[in-house]
Amino acid sequence: MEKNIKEKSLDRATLSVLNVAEKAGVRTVWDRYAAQSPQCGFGETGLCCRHCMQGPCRISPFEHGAKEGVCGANADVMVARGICRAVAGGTASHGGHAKHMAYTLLKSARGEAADYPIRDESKLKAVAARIGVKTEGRTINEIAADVAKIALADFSEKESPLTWAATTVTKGRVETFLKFGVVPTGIDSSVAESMHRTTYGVDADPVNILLGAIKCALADYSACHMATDLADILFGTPSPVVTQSNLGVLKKDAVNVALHGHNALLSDIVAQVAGEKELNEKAKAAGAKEGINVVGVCCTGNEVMMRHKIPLATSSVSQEAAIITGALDAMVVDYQCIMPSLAGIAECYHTQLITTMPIAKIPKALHIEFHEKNAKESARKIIETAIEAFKKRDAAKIQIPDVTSTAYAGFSTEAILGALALVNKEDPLKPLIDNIVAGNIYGVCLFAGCNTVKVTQDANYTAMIKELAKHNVLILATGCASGAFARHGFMTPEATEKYAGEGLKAVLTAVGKAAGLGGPLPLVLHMGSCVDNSRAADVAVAVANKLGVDLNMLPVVASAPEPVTEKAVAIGTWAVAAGLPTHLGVVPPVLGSKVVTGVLTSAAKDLFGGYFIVETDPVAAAGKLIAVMGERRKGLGLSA
Ligand code: BF8
Ligand code: SF4
Repeated sequence: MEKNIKEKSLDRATLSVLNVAEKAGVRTVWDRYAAQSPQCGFGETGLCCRHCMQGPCRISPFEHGAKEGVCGANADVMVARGICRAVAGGTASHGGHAKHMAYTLLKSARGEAADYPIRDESKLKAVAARIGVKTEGRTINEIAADVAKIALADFSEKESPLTWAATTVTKGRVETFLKFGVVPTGIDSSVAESMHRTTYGVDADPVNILLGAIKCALADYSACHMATDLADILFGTPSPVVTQSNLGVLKKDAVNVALHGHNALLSDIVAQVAGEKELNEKAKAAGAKEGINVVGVCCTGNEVMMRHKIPLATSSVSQEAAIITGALDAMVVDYQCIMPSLAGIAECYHTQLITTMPIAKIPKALHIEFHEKNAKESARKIIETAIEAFKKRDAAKIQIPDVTSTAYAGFSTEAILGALALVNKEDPLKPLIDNIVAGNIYGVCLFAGCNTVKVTQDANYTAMIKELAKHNVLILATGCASGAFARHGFMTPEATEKYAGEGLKAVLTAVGKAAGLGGPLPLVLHMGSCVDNSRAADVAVAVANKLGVDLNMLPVVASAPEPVTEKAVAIGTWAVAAGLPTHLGVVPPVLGSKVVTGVLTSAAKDLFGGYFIVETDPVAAAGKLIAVMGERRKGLGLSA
């Protein structure tokens, strides 16, 4: 069914580009969604299986029709296997990202990657100390080599729990994970195990399959945490910056280069090189008065926003819009969340789509392969290609929406603790905990995940945040959730003034003033990309440890109001295992199984404390999360 244009997005800039696309006959993700509708009811409920060549098999959700696949797999098995494989897909993605980082760190330590010096020695030492690497009397490169080797050892099967899991969660969580046999002992091996147990004729116990999915999700958590740690070591731990977001950050008089994807190994280097005088002179000589303008898209956008103040052009479901402005000269991608459609859309414009990774090529894109050995050289080639593309611009097609919002970003765990230390130097967590106890902060909600074509873009985010802020809930955000909040001006002190309840406003103002902002902190603390959900976990773990309780007792919740990817499934699953009630604003493909639905939304609570709350109405969802935080507060003996 075709959506009317207003149902597609809440964002003015995206809507204006969609109008342009419609007139120009350029098909976008929304048109392709309409062409796919109605989508298959078997798939939507998780009731189809193609795991072997006797299939595809489908199970009828109604009284009549097949109740088993050819092999005898029933609805519960099919649905559980589907979820487990989705978690494995997400874990493989975050694992690939983290492993790429670990290899680069090792090469850096060995002097084989000159473009990747270690920029944050104190983070390196902190990580080393946490994972048991000796630092005293050793060179930075010796320490880095050991950290990298321990990281790489986390990928294959070990006899002990994953280092990045065991050293970053509460003791109570480790005990819970051991009790239910879900401690991961290898990131890649967990993915392999999930694929094995869900292949033809292996695990036929739906609950056991789901425990396998949780084990794999905890490997995903470890990979996310590792990717964050190693990115900080190589590129610096983010600290607060003020920048801009939305499509208006593209400049008519500059060579516009969008960085899209996930791994900072590509984007950080391109961001560095784009500032070089010689390249900017070349851009100016080509007619771009303002030189080179680098902008971000999706999680890579978050990475360079946090570390380089680079503006975020767009994210997720509206990525195609950046090209349709007619002003984007190159879109440079690495891997994950890059729509294959970009190549076709780029063909309608002068934009050069550039792929960079051996595992992520797109026909018709230019492939400039990116390696540690010559990263800067490749980055320069990429910028030069963008300058060449700029010369081919069609002035008649340029329509940049004049829409931007200010966004404060860069709230790493270290930055948050640093800001709190300005209030209480000896005990930085104390102001946070005191305010939770006093009820000025009712609870904490981490927003994560994507935008989906199934929901009006940003509608769930914006409705939920208003409700939660009013109830004094501290908001953290990562991934495309950050993009949504940035676009709508929620990452500003003004949003705090406008939307925060009195208690929350007072806390954010006190910390903001102590930090020299002269006003409150922004309403949403932007913690980074999707792998940086680990940063939010770190804050929760620190609070739990300080209070002497486990994570499943804290008034901390998570929400993915508009989720899309397998990575989001993996993250949501580890959030549940970590003890967090986790909201989904889109119904996942599980309704075909009562057993699976029951485990995920209810039984998980008895085992882990966390569970999924599926609610498609954003205001009702916020209400449910507030109620859950109230329950948790009561459990801690606090006012609800
Ligand atoms: O890892 S939020 S659409 S960009 S999956 Fe993708 Fe979803 Fe965005 Fe980042 Ni995360
Ligand atoms: Fe059908 Fe079983 Fe094969 Fe799946 S594994 S396709 S249910 S026969």
